[in-house]
Formats: sequence, C-alpha cells, structure tokens
Amino acid sequence: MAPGAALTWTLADGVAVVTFDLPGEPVNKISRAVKEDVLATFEVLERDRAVEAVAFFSGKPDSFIAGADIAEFVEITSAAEAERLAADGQALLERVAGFSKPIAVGIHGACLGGGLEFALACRYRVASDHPKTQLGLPEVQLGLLPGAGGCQRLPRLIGARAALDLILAAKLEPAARAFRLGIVDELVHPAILKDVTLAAAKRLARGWRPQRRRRGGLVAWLLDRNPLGRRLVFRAARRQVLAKTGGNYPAPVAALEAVEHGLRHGIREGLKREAQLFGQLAVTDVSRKLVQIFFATTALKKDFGIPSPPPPVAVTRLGVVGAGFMGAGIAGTAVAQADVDVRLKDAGLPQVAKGLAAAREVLDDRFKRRRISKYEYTRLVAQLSGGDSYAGFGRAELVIEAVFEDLAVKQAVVREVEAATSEGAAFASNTSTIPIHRIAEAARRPEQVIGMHFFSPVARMPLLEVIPAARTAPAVISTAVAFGRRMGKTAIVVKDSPGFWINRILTPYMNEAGHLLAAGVAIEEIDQLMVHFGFPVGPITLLDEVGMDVAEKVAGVMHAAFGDRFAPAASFAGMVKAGRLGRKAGKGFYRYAGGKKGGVDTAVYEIIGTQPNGGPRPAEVIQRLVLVMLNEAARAVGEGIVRSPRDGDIGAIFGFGFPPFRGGPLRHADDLGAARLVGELERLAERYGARFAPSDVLQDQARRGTKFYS
Ligand code: 3H9
Repeated sequence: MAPGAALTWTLADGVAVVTFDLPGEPVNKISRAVKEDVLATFEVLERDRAVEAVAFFSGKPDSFIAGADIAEFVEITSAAEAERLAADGQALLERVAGFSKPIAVGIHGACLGGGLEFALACRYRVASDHPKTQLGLPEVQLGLLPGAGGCQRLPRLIGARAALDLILAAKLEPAARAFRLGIVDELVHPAILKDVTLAAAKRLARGWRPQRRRRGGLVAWLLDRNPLGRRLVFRAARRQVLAKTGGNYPAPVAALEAVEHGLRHGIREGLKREAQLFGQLAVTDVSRKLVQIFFATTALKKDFGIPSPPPPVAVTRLGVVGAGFMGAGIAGTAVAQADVDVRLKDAGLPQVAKGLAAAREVLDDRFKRRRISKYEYTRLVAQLSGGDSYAGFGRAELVIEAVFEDLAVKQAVVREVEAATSEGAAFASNTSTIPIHRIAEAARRPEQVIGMHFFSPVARMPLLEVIPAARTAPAVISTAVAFGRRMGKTAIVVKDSPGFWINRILTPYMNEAGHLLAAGVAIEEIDQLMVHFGFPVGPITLLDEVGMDVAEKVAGVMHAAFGDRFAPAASFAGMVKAGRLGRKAGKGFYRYAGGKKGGVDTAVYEIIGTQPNGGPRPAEVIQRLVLVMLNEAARAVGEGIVRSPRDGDIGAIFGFGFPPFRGGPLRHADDLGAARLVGELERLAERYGARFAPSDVLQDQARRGTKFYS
C-alpha cells in the first residue's frame, strides 16, 4: 500500500471529514501501514489551524473497520514481537484519545476488534441502525484478547460486568443493543449518519460535553463501582470461563486478567499487562489454530466447490416437503435468514400446522432476542405458508425434501415435485445417508437433483453439506451453496458416498462408544472424557440428542455400505426396542424431565447387558474414540469425500463440534504424526480388532513422512 493511500480527508466548515478506505480490500483493517497512515494524517490535522474537529467514516459500503490485520499475526514468531505489535496499536490509539481536537466517528457496518478499540478512543460515536452495523471485540475467538486498549476502555465506558460479557464471549452486538449498553452515543438511520456525525463534531469543537448516563442503576453501582462488588464480578466470571472452556482456551482467562489488572492498578499498568498477555497469546498453538479456522472459513465463503462456478439462481420461493422437525427447521431458518417465501408441504394438514408452528418458533426466538423488530417479525411470518398438496410449488426455484429416510419414499417425492414445479427448479434432498444418485434415478431431470444435508437443530447448527451427484448440473451446485450461505450456513461440497463426510467419520466414533460401554466403561465417564478432550458434549449425550432411532438407521446404512469396520455395537441394539430414543422420547441413556437433561438412567445398563466395571483406562478410552475417527477421516480424504483437508476440518468443527483448538481431525492427525498414529492403531487393532487397522492414507504418510497440510 502506498503511503497515504488509506486515509483521505476534506474540510467542511471547520470539520475534517476523514474517510478510511483501504485500497483493493473488501474491508478496512488496521495493518502496520495503516497505522503509519493514521499517524501521518493526524499529524497534518493537528497542525492545520482550519481544522477544529474531525469526523471519521469508512469508505466501504457496508463495513466500518474489521479490526487489526489478522494476516500480520500469522507472521509473528515471538511473544516479544506480538507484544510490540499490541504496544504500537495502543500508542496509536493513545494518540487518537489524546488528540487536541475532538473526533466523532460515524459507524456503519462491522466495527470489530481493533476497529471498535479505535472508535472507543474517539470522543463521540454515532452508529447507523442498519442490520449490518455490529459492534464487538471478537478477539478471544482468535485465541487473543483485545490488545489495543479494548480491555481498558470498554469497562471504563460501560462497566466491568457488561464489558466482560462482551469480551469473554466474543459477542457481536447489533447497533441498537450497543446503544442501550452505552457503547455508542447516538443511533440514527444510515441516510443521516454523516450529517449527524458532522454536527456532533462541530458541537464538540464548540466545547459541548456529551452527558453520559451511567447505566444499570443501583446493581451496577454496587457491582461495578466498588472493589468488593468488582471482586465478586471477577470471581463469578472466572468460574464461568473455566467451566465453559474446560481450561482448553487461555484467551478468555487472560482477557479477564487484563481487565481486572487495569481496574485495580490504573490504565497505564492495565495497558502494559494487556500488551504482555496479547504477546503471550499470539504465539500459542491454540491461537494459531483459531486463526487458521478464521481464514479457512472466510475462504469457504467464496468457494462454490467447483471450478468456474456458474452464477447461482436467485431463490425467492422455497418449497419444503416434509413438515417434521428438520423440514420445519429448514423452513423457519430460510425465512428468518434468507428472507424468502416458503411453502411447506406434508401429507396431512395437522402435520403441516405443527410444522408451520415449529418454523415460526425460529422467528419467535429472533423476535424475543430482539434480533428483529415487530414489523420484521410480522412481515416474515406472513412469508410462511403450507398445505397438504403441492399448490404454490410452481414458482419455487428450489425445493428441499426432508421426508422419512427411505429411498422409495424419497424417490416418490422427486417424481411428485418434478410434476409440480417448473423445468428449472432444483430439487435438494436433506438425506443424511442415502446416496444422492440413487434418489436421482427416479427423476426425469436428474441434473436438477442434489443433496443439502442440514444438521439438527437447523436454526443453530452452522454446517451444510452440499452433495452433487455425478450428473448434477454445475448451476444447481452453485445455487445450493449460495442458498445455504444465505441461510447463514458454512457450506462444504462433498462427494456422493454413504454418510457423506460427517456421518462417515462420526459413525465409527459413536460405535466405539458402544464398544466401550460393552467393555464396562460408565456412560458418564465416556461423556466426561470427551468433553475434557474438547467436544461440546460426549458421544452418549450426542446419541440422546440425535435420537437413537435415527442413529440406528444411519449405523445400519453405513454398515451395509462399508462392511465389518462399521459393525454397530451390540450394546446399542436394545435401546430402540425399549423406546429409549433419547431426549425427544423423554428417556435415553440419560433421564429427561421438563425438557431438562438429568443424570444417567442406570436402568439402561440392563438393556446394554453390562454393568460399569471400570473398563479400560481413561487414556485408552480417549485414544480409542479419537483414533477410530481420525483413521476414518484419513481414509475418507483418500477417497476424495472432501475436496481438501480444510473442508474436512471445518466440516468436523462446525458439524459436530470437533474441538476448534485442535484445528479439526486432520490438523490433529498432523500434530500427532502419521507414524505415531499408525503405531497406535496397529496396537489397538491387535487388541480390539480389525476396525482399528490403519488406513492406507496414514500408512502412506508414515512411510513418506508427509502430512495433510504441507
Ligand atoms: C484485533 O483486532 C486485535 C486487536 O485487538 C489488537 C491488535 C494489537 N484481518 O469475512 P469476509 C478479510 S484481531 C485480515 O469474507 P464479510 C477476509 O479474510 C481482529 N483480514 O467478509 C476476507 O479476505 P479474502 C478482530 C480480514 O463481509 C475479506 O477480508 N476482528 C479481517 O462476510 C472479506 O471478509 C475480527 O476478528 C481482518 N481483521 O464479513 C473480525 N477481516 O477476500 C474478522 C476480514 O482475501 N472479520 N478480513 O478472502 C470478520 O468477522 C468478517 O470478515 C467481517 C466481514 C464481519 C468483518
């Protein structure tokens, strides 16, 4: 970047209107070069007598500043270097905070990380009330902390409790909530953002001091403003952080320390500690992995999974067949996220009514959490409709089926949908195991058939597997990926093979949990060990969540497709017969009362046929569960089930919560090393059977000394 290229300014009635527009980049980010530019610009503004105040804007259409340039962190090799980077960022913002002329910022679009730290250093903040305007300090999500003064300025502005809530959870707040919290001073329509910010700058130049009301009343005073209350706040936050991260993520703990240190010892000392901790965090393996995930995810946003993808069809009306839990989830999420008309179809009106009510719950939830206004809610609810025929499907550009997981049923649905839709409409199946080409065999237009595998609950699970069959048209692939993204999903394009990617690698892991139960390991021990490893829940809890009937069906399909290696664990066999389907049935491995999960139901051991007796050592339990998955993941990569290790890792992290700090199963395999994995798998195979036999891919890597990521 040429010096002086990012910031430009003009003078308007005594106010320097500064525009930050990083050339050639989709978003503004604060790199070393940008820091120089800011310093040089402010130098000139300081000297120019005609300038009485500054109004600062972004030149990007829908984003303000995305934070510090994350690419620079990748190149850092030592903690000292990272600490210097933070100290330089702090020095820049000290210059902004101490600037002799008042600065007002007009924020429209994402204002994140270093971008918000910059805004906090300015005298006055105006934000547009546009949905794209979001503010937050997401650094802990990258394994870092806000290192340019964010851990100091935010708690001083809005109180320790509210600041910790934002920083520790990496929360992004819509502008309206940021206004309520006191982060921004004024909330305006985007059309008048510039004028209002300029007017504020002018008033500030004339000596106006904006009054900031302390928020939160007496409770905030008791908890935020006196040392005893504050100690309580920090103690509770620390407890929560440790419970949530299981000690696997150092960043939130460090952020907590930076905030506390600053409030106890003053801003100077706080900044110093903040920079030190930033330095330490930036070179941790956890941060490196989380930064890789960030870049992998952003790269996926532009990747349609095929070379030279044709433009996607713009979907305005979606047809959904099957008003069960999945169908309703797809319908509700499509309306809420993609703002399309949805027509939901099922065999009978009572099912349709139930499905529409469930779909509406997605909107209810958004409204309750104030993510959408009453007006938006009413408008979106009106876009949901349904019936027991295909009426209304004629205008749909895309139809997604989520009917019973049975080939004949799905083939019948394809035929019906083809008869009811236009020639160009794409047909997507939400099957989790049935090969898409088998479903397409029944179609008159097989090139329009594709798989879109959502995860349950659809509104919350971030992954979508898009599965083209051999004959699927490229435009249908682009359309499915683009629509999945509009629904807020991270989409990976995977090969048409039983179980695709997620169920392919998850099934052996679930089966292994069953083998361990049979070997006498207690239910809660298996779950606790995997949570300790970093999964959000253990495999037995996951079975209860997915539903034992669904899991049994998946396991059966996978067994038929891949043979003995996927033989289901005998210990699971009686669960479905006993009606222990999991959470939805109110009983599974655990007890459920009023929708809440209770303890293990020990009556289950009777059905399993083994009582807990200690079983293998914890280290062996972890090894069996993890290695069986890594081995299958390696094998599936060898078969081209995912197009790259990146897709495989992002899929596993977003699909079922493979621990992000381990970077995904393939990064984790690289970290352990193929030679070690092969050795351990051989030992397990000898002891427990051929299902552990090391895959050709790992054996080949071990021989050649290669990895998934070079
Ligand atoms: C920080 O600020 C630390 C400080 O506290 C202390 C420092 C001392 N850096 O996502 P998109 C790229 S840490 C580098 O597709 P969208 C992105 O990779 C930072 N690159 O757009 C992509 O590149 P490409 C804290 C960045 O509209 C392109 O921009 N901030 C950065 O869907 C477009 O991105 C964050 O963690 C960055 N900071 O979403 C925010 N941001 O075109 C990270 C974006 O080559 N950013 N890029 O593929 C985001 O969350 C989203 O990008 C954002 C836009 C919401 C801003």
